[in-house]
Amino acid sequence: MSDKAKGNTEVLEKSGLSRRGFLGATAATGAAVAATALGGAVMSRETWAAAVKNPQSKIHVGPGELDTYYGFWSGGHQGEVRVMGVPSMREIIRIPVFNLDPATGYGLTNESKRVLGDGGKWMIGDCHHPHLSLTDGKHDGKYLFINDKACSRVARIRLDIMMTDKIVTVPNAQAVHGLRLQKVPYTKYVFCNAEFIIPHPNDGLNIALDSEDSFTVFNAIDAESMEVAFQVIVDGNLDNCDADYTGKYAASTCYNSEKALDLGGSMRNERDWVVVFNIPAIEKAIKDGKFVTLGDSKVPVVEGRKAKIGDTNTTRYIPVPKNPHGCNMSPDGKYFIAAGKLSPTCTIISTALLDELFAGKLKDERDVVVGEPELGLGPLHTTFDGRGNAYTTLFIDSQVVKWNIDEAVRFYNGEKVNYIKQKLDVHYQPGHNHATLTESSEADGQWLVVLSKFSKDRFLPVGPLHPENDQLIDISGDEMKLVHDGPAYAEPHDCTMARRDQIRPKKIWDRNDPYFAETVKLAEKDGINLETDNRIIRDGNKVRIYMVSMAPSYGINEFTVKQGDEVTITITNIDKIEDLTHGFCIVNQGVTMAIGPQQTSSITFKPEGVGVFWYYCNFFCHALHMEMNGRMIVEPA
Ligand code: RUQ
Ligand code: CUA
Ligand code: CA
Repeated sequence: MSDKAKGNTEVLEKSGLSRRGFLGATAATGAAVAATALGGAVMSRETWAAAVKNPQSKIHVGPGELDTYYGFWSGGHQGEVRVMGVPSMREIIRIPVFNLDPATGYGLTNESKRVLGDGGKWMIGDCHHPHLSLTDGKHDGKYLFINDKACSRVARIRLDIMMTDKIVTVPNAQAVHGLRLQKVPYTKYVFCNAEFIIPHPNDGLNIALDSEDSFTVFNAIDAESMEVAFQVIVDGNLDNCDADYTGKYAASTCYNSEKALDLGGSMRNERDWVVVFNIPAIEKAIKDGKFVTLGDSKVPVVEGRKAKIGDTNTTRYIPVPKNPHGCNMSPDGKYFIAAGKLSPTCTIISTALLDELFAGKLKDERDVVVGEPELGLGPLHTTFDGRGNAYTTLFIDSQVVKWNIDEAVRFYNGEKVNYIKQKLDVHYQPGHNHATLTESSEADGQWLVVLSKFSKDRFLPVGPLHPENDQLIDISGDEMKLVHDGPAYAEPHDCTMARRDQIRPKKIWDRNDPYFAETVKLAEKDGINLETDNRIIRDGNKVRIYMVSMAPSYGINEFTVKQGDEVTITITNIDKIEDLTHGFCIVNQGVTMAIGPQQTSSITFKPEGVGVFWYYCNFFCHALHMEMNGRMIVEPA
């Protein structure tokens, strides 16, 4: 510790204002409260009893009570993920993914830049589809994956620390849109669609999009290594996708079978299709060497176009009505359901018939269709309650329709049954909807979130740009009941929910966490013990500053560099108290980062200008938080 820093700490010890003296009591009380809350019931018995009588009261999660479900919301073109509590619909925290986040320094710190890689040059993203990893069809609490349509990427969030830890840019592709996970036996692959058709190579010389060399690809990303495992060339384009409960099949919708370049053209065909991918057949084709590579990428690319698959048997194309959108697997594993969008129908595809389809035992691809219920105008996405009912959003009708799947199948077979159970107005123009645990075999039919694209008159006016409206609907009874309007900033496309016992985040960092392991390695090279050392190392025009932080002071409260130096500041927060995060912000330098308890964070920059620049802690950490500061002195060169 520098003399000045030592001085600081001594003053505090003497004054009795040290961290322990000051925060100890409150921290202990806080821990006790948290322990009770976590060990005890989620809602009190009285709350639940009242809730049964009045569904509205069920969403009231009182002070000190915890929500029953974690919700993970995509942040749309804000490029992040938002963690919500359901049913309270309170936003608990945000996880930066593709966006710059000044609160945590994501996009600025060396640790986050390692995660972002080359893609970090664009701190934007367009997230649509957040999905939680599974083992045996149940959420395992390990990862959340999300797409970035804007820069063709896929990110992984570690749920134990709720931070993005890996990002891959998908090669040979533009606009990664639909994304879903292999559910069985576990999430080995992240399946995702590249939406737009591009020429290969896309070198500016060959720009005809109707040629054989223009196509898009279906992708499988290895969930552990986050490398693209394979790509499959398809006819048409790709929109949304899902995976089945055997681990064998994935399916994607295609709205542009026409390969059209304008709106009219993409609506020309009465039917587009759902393409079904035979994962073992694709893996076999790769093993047999039946693949190519494109451009600089080493990813094996397998042929999946109808006229070109030969005996590889990688795909099948199932005609479905006009410009389908959502593709959803029912939690019983029986059906892929494609939403019609321009057709008022959903198409029910039986997974039980897919083996026969691929074995060539069916006369027609349409033979796997076992139902095509008429639901209303503009069906976009379907979700499930685990009791045999499906809930489909109707964009044009501004409704959610609840319908019974088996009855719709019976109707298709000629039986006179009314499969429509209820239509509920939502506000307005819904896109995705999502029921609790619906993507797992444990779909429990408690809550339905409907992500309405327009909010119009539902909130206080805020100018021309309106929030979206995420509506919460109680689906635990026979009837859907709308219970809550939730404004959301542009723009969650989709969300996913898990029971709170399925997500197990850490409370403080583990010193061995891989998130900052590289930074620890670099410090070791400098002979630094991050937990105790406060030192300045000059290495040519590179200056490395190592310090600890402990409320309410930094290990170094003044250091000097020269104009033109490249400065790296590495701070280790040696506080061990839950919730005690420090910040580090240098005024007028664009430098800011968070350091959680037991975390090491680092940031590299070239100071601008000369003179004295104060730095300070920007997380309120202590009664003497305002006093937690220091100075960087930049001497003229
Ligand atoms: S899509 S609103 Cu980006 Cu999920 Cu359907
Ligand atoms: Cu440390 Cu405020
Ligand atoms: Ca079309």
